Amino acid sequence: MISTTKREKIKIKNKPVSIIGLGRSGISAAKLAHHLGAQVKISDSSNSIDINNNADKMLAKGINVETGHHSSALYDSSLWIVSPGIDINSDIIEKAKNLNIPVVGEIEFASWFTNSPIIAVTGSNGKTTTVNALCEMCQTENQKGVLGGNIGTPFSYNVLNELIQKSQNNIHILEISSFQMETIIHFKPNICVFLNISPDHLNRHGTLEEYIKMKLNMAKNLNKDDFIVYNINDSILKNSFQKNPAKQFPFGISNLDTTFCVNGISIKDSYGNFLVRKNDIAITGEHNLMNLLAAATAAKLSNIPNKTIAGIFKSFNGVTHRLENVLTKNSITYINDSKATNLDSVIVAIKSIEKPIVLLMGGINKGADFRLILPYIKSCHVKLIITYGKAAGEISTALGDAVRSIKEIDLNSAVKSAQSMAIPGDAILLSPGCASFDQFKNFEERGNLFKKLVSNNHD
Ligand code: UMA
Ligand code: ADP
Repeated sequence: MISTTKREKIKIKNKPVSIIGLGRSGISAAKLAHHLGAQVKISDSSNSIDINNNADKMLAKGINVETGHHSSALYDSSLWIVSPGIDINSDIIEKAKNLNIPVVGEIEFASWFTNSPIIAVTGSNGKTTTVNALCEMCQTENQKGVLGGNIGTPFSYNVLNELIQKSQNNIHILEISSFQMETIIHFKPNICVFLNISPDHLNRHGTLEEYIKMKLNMAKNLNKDDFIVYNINDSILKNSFQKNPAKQFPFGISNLDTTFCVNGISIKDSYGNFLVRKNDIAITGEHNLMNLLAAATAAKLSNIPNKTIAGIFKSFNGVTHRLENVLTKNSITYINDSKATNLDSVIVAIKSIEKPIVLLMGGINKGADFRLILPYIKSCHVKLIITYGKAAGEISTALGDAVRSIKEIDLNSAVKSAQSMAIPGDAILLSPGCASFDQFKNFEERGNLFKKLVSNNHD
């Protein structure tokens, strides 16, 4: 059972605090620090219209702000709060550390000001799906799940609301990225959920070892009163927590030593109580069953009744841009999996589709070796790959002649090309395996364009 926790903090009242990055996390951290009486200065090296608009909003709140550079005044500070998008090895951070200024991330900072329980969820894939399902499970008469973190609503935003509203019964459910765990000191969730580990963000972390280290950092401050929920079917995770004092609760599909067991056609808890029939689960795919089992295990540890958990298994439909069925027209099915930004998620996608697949891949490579998908392309139903964007050439080269492939400039031409090649019975799948930033603001914009293109082309 989890309960409120007093968390360690660095005092900030009346102290100069520098916040680096005027994106979502910087803005929310600045508002929280300002509310708590710190002398805030927020700075962003960019001079873009968006950043200057954000700067105007900060000025209107009486918060000191600069854009287009990082001034030397930032180093006259008791604390630096940095956005997750800023590389921890950058010169400005090195300099702040050399001046003995504590440098923390926005997640660490926000955690200082809440005593509410925290459930933190990380993994290479499935975080957003899992936190959404978990948050729905955590809405009860006595508890209110509050969703934040990498999902887009900064933790600082939720903590500031909690302070203003004096909310007593929150459970913070945080989606946590590897970037966010580079900058923690005391961050101590009550429950840490680890979904899976596969290569991702290697362009930022350099090596797989460093990426894994950052993910596992999330559990580094746990003690015997805390809990780790981990995927026992994951070869890295199953051996990662032997030395951690927290109580450990594995989840998995083919294991009986778990809080919930998948038993033929049904799922039961460890006492043999029936939870739900597999056929009654709303979302499809073994990977989503794993996500639900992870959420259910964390919910159970938070005292959520089986009945509530079972209800979410039956009603939770997944999240847009994740293997989202857009439409079927002329017997061709269109699937938007824009959030598949690494190869493991592409593999999950092609494994879960039974029809012949025309696969659209492209964008910015995050350090992946595209040859890793070759065995799956051969064993699944991929008949054609259309590559586009910055990584198009690299993907085509990696594929060689293992599968037919066509190179296009952008998503628009890739969709047109796919439509000219697909035949009734096929699925056209956008599962890019790359970040979107070469041609889009984010994966949502990419997925929305895909949906618009395929809908328009059929009007
Ligand atoms: N900047 C400087 N100086 C530098 C370098 C950068 O000022 O030396 C500025 C940039 O100009 C930019 C800001 O710092 O304005 C960086 O902001 P940010 O990229 O951290 O963006 P935020 O809007 O604060 O969003 C962050 C997360 N972004 C990243 O991790 C890259 C968001 O995750 C998260 O939703 C948000 O905080 C709220 O918690 C996004 C993401 O892409 C969705 N995450 C990655 C992923 O899911 O794969 C990890
Ligand atoms: P994240 O927040 O970790 O990126 P999402 O839930 O947004 O995870 O899903 C991202 C991509 O990964 C989607 O393409 C989705 O189909 C796929 N995916 C979801 N859960 C899993 C899982 N457990 N294992 C592998 N891939 C997954």
